[in-house]
Amino acid sequence: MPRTQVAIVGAGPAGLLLSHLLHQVGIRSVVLESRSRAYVEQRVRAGVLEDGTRQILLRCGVGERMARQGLVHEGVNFAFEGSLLHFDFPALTGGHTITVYGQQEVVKDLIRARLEAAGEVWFECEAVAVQGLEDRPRVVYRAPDGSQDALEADFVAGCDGSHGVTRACLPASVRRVYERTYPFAWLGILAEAPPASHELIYVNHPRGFALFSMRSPTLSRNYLQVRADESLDGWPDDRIWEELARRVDRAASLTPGPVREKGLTPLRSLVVEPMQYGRLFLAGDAAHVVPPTGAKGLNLAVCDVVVLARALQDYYRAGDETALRAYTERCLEHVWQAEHFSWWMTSILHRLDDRFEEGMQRAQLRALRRSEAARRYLAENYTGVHTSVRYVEWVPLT
Ligand code: RFL
Ligand code: PHB
Repeated sequence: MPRTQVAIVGAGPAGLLLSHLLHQVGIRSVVLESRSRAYVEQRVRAGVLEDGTRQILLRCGVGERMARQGLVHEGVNFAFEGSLLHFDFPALTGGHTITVYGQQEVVKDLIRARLEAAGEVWFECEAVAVQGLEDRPRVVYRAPDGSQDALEADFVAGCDGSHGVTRACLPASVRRVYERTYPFAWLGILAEAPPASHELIYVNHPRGFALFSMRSPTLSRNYLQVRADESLDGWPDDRIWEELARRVDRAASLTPGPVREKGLTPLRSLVVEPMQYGRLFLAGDAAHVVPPTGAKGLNLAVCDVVVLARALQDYYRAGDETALRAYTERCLEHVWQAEHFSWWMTSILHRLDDRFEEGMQRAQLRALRRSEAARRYLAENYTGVHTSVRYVEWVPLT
């Protein structure tokens, strides 16, 4: 049976970055990924990197292309009640910014770095079970030819996202799941069209939320709040552009263009506790899900794996298990902070159809306009002052 030190399930940002960080301190790992390399490199998802995430990627040597091609933004805008509110991040946070760089580009950079270092990423190998969690863990997986095999390891990292198998491997007797679903979804498009504005615009409009983002000066990434049970069939491209134009209103002028990608994302919040059991450790979306409004998911995955890589390093260097035992407690600090921020951003920006909640929402939005302290709270959370920025020094410089 093949054997490694750390078996990592999932080649998303969490699994790949963990494998890279472990490699840098001499720890061997194998990443098992159910999809093909082409599929994971093309899957369009997140786009906003916190300042700490950017610095972490640079420090560990996978940020070179991001530094060249990523778009550094010094703020975002909210549009509500007919006018625009600008958040000046460097002024509000003592110099922090965000970087717009597609998640699939981060994934491409990480895969290249792993393969160039002769790292093992086994594509089209789907984990079906994790066994022996307490002493001799192994991941049972389906190989590309359909046969079933197993990979033995000292530890298993469950980095298989929100629909993976590892979360369910925590025994029911210890697993606690905290969850909230929202009665709406996001319809997202990637289009060959100039972005609506040079910075992101989050719109609270009577017809519903909209977000205007981008990937490059010629590629827009825009989202619309739609009903949770909506189907893409009812949304031909023309209708999407018309609705985006209605919601952006006078906050920016839109130039429609060919839609290259279109998808629906239901919104939900979820935390599983503990994030570890025996020799299994969960990281990223496998352990927690946030609605995308706060742009936190990818950044949280980065925080988790930085903590996990450090704890594994202590173990292999000195046999010290203290940090491994404290993994859940350490991570839950940044996880719940980001859960709150994502829930709060979601609740102040979407159409809620509840008079009382709309009153709350108006009060919060007006407080942001009036109070620099309120804007600072948003800016600190958005740029990652309380999450990734705190972990930058944990990553060894390369
Ligand atoms: P991923 O990226 O889902 O990767 C998990 C990987 O595991 C594989 N897998 C398996 N492999 C082997 N065996 C199995 N049984 C497996 N089951 C699954 C999957 O194929 C996949 O390759 O999880 P990870 O690494 O934890 O990363 C999390 C992020 O992907 C996620 O949090 C973000 O995309 C969330 N998110 C955003 N995050 C941000 O930080 N900033 C943003 O601006 C942002 N915008 C977004 C988002 C997510 C969105 N969607 C589509 C959910 C916008 C959207 C619309
Ligand atoms: C994106 O560009 O895809 C994006 C930006 C901000 C968010 C979510 C997604 O809050």
